[in-house]
Amino acid sequence: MKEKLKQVCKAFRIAGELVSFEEIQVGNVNHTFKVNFVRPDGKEKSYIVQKVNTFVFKQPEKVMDNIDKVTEYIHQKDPHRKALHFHHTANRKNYLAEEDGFWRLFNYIPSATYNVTDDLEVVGNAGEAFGEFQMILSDFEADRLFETIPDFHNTSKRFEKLLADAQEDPCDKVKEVEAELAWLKEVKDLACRLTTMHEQGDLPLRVTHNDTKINNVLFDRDNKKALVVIDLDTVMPGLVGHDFGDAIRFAANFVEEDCKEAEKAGVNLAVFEAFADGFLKWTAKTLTENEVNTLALSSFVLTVELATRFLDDYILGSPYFKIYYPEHNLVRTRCQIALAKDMLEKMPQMEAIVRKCAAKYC
Ligand code: GN1
Ligand code: MG
Repeated sequence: MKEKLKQVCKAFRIAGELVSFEEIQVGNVNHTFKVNFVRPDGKEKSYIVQKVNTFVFKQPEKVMDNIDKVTEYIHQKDPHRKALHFHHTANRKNYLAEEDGFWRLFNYIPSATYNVTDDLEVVGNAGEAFGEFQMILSDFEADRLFETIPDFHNTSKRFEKLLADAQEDPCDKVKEVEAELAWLKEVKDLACRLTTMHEQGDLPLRVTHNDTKINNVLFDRDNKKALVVIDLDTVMPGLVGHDFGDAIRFAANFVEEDCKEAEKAGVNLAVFEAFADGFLKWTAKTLTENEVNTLALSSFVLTVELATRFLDDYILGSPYFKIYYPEHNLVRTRCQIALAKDMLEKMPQMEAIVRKCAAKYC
């Protein structure tokens, strides 16, 4: 791997010697490496090299084009805002497409990241970062963006695919997952409510991030402030609930999304409130009544949507998500289902919190 990374860094014209590297085990689709250089002037400098998953992103050049447009737009609006800076190759491309993969390289920002945290200050700052991100892009023309993964958060289509693949059962897994499939079918209508409302014209499209895991925010190590929102691969037109709901299902869960003890999964309402407060501080004024009214529900929707995606991937032999052991996607599914069940019970409290925070900032 070291030789390959050296070659990639050379193509991006990084000066000096690559002295060490490590694979960073975050992210479930792309491969990420931190490479450490000693530059010709003797100073140390690190970069992030990523191998983009081209099974997931069928047209990775279009992903890079979106990223270019979005970061350029943010820079024009707010030149002092920290951003990931993607390096270019000699032929002025922000990627390197090779036989063995699709590579990109950007600056390393010393920072802290979190998966699960009950530090409410951090969570509130993450809520603000994603809320502000949405506001900055609120007048970005959505049709300038390529849809990098079509129907990414179309929950109805996710269900259709799961049920069709379960019917085919190519890896003979369905017998193990009857209970999970049955539960998902039971909640299908509720889980598809955002998609249905959008199709009926009741929820507006905005430019959204679409992958708002809290580990997609880099934080200042000293003061816990959000430095920058990263992972712009799926910035596309979407619903506000996609960003809010995905963030909650990841950050407000008591455990990590792939915890083997699914019974420990559940919504931490204090974390829910801290995130909601930060997010609504930036967005409340611009949200429609339907958007506010479906925000709590969106957490359930996104949790169930992820359960369908993990289960579908398990049934297909895990071609999509990175797995570290054979049942990984099944473990993820069970954890999401347990979380979704707890959300149903706590829906009245979650709705009350959203109403309270929205009223505070309107
Ligand atoms: C993937 O790779 P990562 O962790 O940024 C996935 C998200 C899922 C997430 C689940 C393009 O995101 O949609 O929510 O895994 N990204 C893509 O952990 O499918
Ligand atoms: Mg991502």
